[in-house]
Amino acid sequence: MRPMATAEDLSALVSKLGLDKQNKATLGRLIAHGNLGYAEEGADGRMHAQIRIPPDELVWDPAILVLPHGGDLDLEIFNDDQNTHCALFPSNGDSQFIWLPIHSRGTAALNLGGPGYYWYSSPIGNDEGRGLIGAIVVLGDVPQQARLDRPDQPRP
Ligand SMILES: [Cu+2]
Repeated sequence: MRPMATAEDLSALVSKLGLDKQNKATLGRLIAHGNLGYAEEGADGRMHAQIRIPPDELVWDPAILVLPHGGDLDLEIFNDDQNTHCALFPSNGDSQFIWLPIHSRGTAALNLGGPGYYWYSSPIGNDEGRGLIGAIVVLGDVPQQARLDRPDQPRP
């Protein structure tokens, strides 16, 4: 029996099997398999990041975007692929949708107030099923104003 791939081996293994290109195998990309990137924080407290769709890979790059804490995020999105895609992003109040024609650039301003995992994707065609799904990971703690009024709880 073959050992399971560790997270570090996974990228090399998927590449060896040809799953990191469209139509090289039946499975395509695995969810959230791709780069991990960090948002940068400006002097004004807003966070900034860029996400690209590279040619012929059907993934977001980065597929996992890490925010140091909750707050406002200005996202720049580039579609470098040969097909039109789109993006559906989570944001407080309402989610945000943007069309991304071939070789286009778009911007989105998101507010993600609390820590946790947020999904984003291209919900057209079978883009999600083929790999255009990613996560925005918000680190940090729940803001003071959002905490329940109760005694301190034990923390791990
Ligand atoms: Cu900060």
